[in-house]
Amino acid sequence: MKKPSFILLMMLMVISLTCCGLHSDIAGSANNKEELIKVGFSQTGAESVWRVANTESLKNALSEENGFDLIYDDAQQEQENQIRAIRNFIQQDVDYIVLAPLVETGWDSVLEEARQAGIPVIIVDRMVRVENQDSYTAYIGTNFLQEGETAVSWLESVLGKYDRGDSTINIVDIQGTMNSTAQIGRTEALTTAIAAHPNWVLVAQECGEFTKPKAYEVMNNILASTHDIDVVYCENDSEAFGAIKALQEAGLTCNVKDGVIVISFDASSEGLSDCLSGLISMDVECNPLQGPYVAKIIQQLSQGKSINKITYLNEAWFDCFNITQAIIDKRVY
Ligand code: GYE
Repeated sequence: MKKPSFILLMMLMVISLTCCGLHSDIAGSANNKEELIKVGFSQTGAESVWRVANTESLKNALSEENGFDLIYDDAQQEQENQIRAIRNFIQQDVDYIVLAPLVETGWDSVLEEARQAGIPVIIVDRMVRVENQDSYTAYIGTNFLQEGETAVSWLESVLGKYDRGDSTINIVDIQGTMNSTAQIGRTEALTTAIAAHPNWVLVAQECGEFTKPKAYEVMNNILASTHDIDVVYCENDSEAFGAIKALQEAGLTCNVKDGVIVISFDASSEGLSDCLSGLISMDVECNPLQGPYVAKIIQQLSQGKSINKITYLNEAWFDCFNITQAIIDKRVY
């Protein structure tokens, strides 16, 4: 009689200890979840290779293991969706909002709402044009005008190299999403360079929406009216892929020496592979790996440290002369 009751007692003790252990684990994880920094991230969409890499970089950096509770929203290229997402984040009382704005304007009221709710907003990639500069806390991204200037000064020097410095150069500009900082800066650099070179002629300028299918469509339309094209300035790699497809189907060759000179931006591994084969003559790097910078800024703000309001990432450029397979192999996007 005595022995079985002792065993029973031991079993009860083991069961209750296990339950206590489990209970405290659950309670522990709930506590930890509350300790995480809650971040709402509104992304423009998934229009390009660049964008997909950018989203992945932010998701990886703002992971639970790194101390974040991330709410991600894909706006599918609609500013209205981004505004709605920001209002949701405010309602959910997030600690920080990260915004990759589709276009520059139209953010004043919603960012003011976030500011009044005491939620710092970090802008990534493209910039916002707002009246109150305090309506965002920090910006991490790219100097798009400088990227464009790099491209046009490369064009000037390569034309000189092939003794075409004084020849008529017919240029097509396939623009990115209109009113986005990436489009504004890259277009502006080209417009300024064309104004400074009387022999550079803008034969067509249309929006390719930063996507391959739209650029393909736009390039085909342009080719229906002229084949007399020396340069196609694509405002990102996805557009370059679409434009090259259309040019090739029209029987034109793409190369720096005696074909159409294709200039692009992003320098994704796919873009650089086209650079190596000569289809893209020059590709300006645009760094999508912004996640670690965002995570660092949030951590600094959470610790009450001062931060740099504006951070521009350093970027390189590649052309069909300096690109190597080893560079492409090292690309993570
Ligand atoms: O070049 C393009 C993307 O804003 C830097 O947007 C970004 C641009 C990038 O979709 O591929």
